[in-house]
Amino acid sequence: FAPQDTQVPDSGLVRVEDDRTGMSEQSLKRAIVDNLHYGQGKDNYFATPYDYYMAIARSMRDRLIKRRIQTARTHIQEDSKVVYYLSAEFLMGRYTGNSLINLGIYERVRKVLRESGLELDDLLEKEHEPGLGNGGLGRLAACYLDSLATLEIPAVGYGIRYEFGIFEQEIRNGWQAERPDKWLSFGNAWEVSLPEYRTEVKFGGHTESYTDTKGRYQTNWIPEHTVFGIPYDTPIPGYGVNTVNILRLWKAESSNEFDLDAFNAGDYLGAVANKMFSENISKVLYPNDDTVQGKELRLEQQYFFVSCSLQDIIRRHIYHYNSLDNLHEKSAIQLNDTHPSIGIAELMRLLIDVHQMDWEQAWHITQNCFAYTNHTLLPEALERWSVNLFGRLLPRHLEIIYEINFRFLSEVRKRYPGDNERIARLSLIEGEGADKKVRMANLACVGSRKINGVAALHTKLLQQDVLRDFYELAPEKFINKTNGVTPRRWLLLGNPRLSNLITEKIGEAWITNLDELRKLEQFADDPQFRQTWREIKQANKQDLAAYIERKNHIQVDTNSLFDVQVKRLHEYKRQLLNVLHIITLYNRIKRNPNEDILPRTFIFGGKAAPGYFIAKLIIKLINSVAAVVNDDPSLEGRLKVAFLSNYNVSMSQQIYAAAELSEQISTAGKEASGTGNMKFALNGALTIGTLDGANVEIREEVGAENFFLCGLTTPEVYELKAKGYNPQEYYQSNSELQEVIRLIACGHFSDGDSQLFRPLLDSLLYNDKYMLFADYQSYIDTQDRVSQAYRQEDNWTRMSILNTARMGKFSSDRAISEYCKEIWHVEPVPVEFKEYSPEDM
Ligand code: T68
Repeated sequence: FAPQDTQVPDSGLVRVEDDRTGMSEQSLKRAIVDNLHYGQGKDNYFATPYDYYMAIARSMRDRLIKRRIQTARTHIQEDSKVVYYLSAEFLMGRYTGNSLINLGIYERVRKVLRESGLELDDLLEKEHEPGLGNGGLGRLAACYLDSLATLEIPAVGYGIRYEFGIFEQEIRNGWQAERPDKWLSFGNAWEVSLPEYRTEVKFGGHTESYTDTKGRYQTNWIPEHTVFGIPYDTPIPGYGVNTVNILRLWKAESSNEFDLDAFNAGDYLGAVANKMFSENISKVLYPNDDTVQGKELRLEQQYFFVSCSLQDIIRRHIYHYNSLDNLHEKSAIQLNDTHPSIGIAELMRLLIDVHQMDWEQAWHITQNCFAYTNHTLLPEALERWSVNLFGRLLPRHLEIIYEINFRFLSEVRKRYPGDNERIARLSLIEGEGADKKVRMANLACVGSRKINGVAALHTKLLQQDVLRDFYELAPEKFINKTNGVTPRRWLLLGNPRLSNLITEKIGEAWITNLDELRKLEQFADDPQFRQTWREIKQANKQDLAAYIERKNHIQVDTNSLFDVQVKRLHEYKRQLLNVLHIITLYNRIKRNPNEDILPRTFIFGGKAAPGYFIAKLIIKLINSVAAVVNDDPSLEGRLKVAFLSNYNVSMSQQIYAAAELSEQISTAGKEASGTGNMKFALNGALTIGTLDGANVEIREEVGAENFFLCGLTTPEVYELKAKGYNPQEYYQSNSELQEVIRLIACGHFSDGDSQLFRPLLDSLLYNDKYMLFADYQSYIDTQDRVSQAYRQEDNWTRMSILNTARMGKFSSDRAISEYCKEIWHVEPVPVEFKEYSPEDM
């Protein structure tokens, strides 16, 4: 990267730009060289692509830091109300491409690098993606941070700086194997640590009560351990605005490195025990999505980051207002699922025990700060902690929760005298005796001003089912907020070809107002436009095919239909139903080699929780079917199956751009919303799906004629369950289905081993919570319709265009605007950008 001096047209006056903020080509070039040299300690002789990546990342971070400082100043000057988004997971994806996009200099930097023979896109792939989340919930938090900044809302994302993010998935002999994700091992160009804001968190021990000199009843918590939280900030730029918010993640560190007494007594290991306890807390992300186990370390993680965050909020608030009386007027704290809901008890503790507030005022403030988003209807995903464990780890919080419960249930009793069953269901404590549990969803409901589901159907089911008693008690608290995804990452960054075409046709307003995409409808019947639309999909398919060949060593036919299911592996998401379809097609060809079957490439991706045996067995089945299908010469050019290992955010960007058919086939009533479904449709894939989660609303928006509907509805699922689902009823009368099951059972895909997939078959045949057989025929019929539709190329393209054109509703900007107006009551605060002047320094 030889710095070449570009000729500056002689304007008579040359302004020297600060290399850390300037946006001209010259400034950017100098910044990258400077960061390469002084940040990485390399010159163009020694530098590797990774060094260049780091230099680009640092150059972007410098530009954002300047804007961050001005944003923070503005928020203070304007006494702004701030949104605090508390989430145990933030699945951010790579930062650098996104920051180039949001700063509006992607093309400029690409050009500058090209002049020196470097390819920006290749360098950006050197960034190790921060995988600090499992799936939809963590990714939603990331989309929401992007929209908050773009809408100029003062906001902070608070979470955990896991040393190990979601594991890296490898496929060995068809099975999933997990490897640790050492994402920090080569440094992180994006974060800034702020040890001066370290925060102390207590664990364990006991409480003591006394009456103070003013006659006030006080409680003192004497902890067993204390731990420090060190904040690490990453700037979050809005698109096309100067607002830069932050994501603040906490790292746990020991508060006393060595216990000197123990050390001097010769107990070396005892002396470092505290250090080990502390550092374990932010060590690793729990890799389960949609199931929870009552693991002590997980509660420690939750309390750790929530306590750090609330103390941080309080510190900033007091610094500014010198009082906590108006905390709820200046802060809106969002709980991303129940994971941070211990915050309700912690804020009470901080207000009462530390800041000497009385209970009534503290409770008023707490209830008016918090709001709670629920992400699941699955009972196994509702967090409940054993009272024993809870009391050992957080003795003071258990007392506070009992007090909240006592006061809450007294109110309930007044309203429903004698209705003991209802009272038992509403109680924050479940059960009796030794296995009593704290119900975190109940705590979240009682302590929050608003409770929201993440799609219309999901919110309705919360009200009728999972949270029914709370709904009856306080219907005004419930509100729907259908999820959304950011068009910046999921179209502008991920699909540059399509973005360019769209901008060419309708201008660039869609980037921040996704409803503008409607203007594409007028081109849906334009043959030239359709042709270009197809060519773009084709080019994206070729890129993905090249990736699949490089990484997974499978050659796929880019003229076949790309039929894609990428998401976490879970029985309720029914990847297995997709497999039954593949085997059905396989059998049809074997039965009749001349059968005219639409060529398809089935693409799968997704991780299984390491302890979830059935999900791992489904991965093994997919790979086993792939091995048979892909090796069979008679299927060449007809069927291919590719399981892409280590599915993550970066990979997904490429996949959505290339997908043609999006599989959204969960059992109705099980998928709270889904957000992948939105990303596919935004990129012009058509959906085959059940009436579940946000599919319902996607279908409403794009039109029933542009959506492939299959399967039972939620009421039908409930009804079937009530009358007793019997898989045999479907099995005995369906010969194609029988053939599929028998082929798996006889070991056709497992080298003759008839036992390997037995657990899957037993579940399908005898007790399947997810009712695959009930939806089998409907799914197969719908897939046949898909095949016919795909052959009508022009009409397929038309449907594809209309899908993209009608996705405006599913922008996270729409979702966040609704949260702002209806839940948080916050307004945009525009930030002015000023160049440095000597007076600033
Ligand atoms: C997902 N939930 C929902 N959970 O399944 C999905 N859970 O329908 C929805 O679109 C998405 O949230 C966003 O609202 C999750 O992703 C988890 O990842 C999770 C993690 C830990 C514990 C429980």
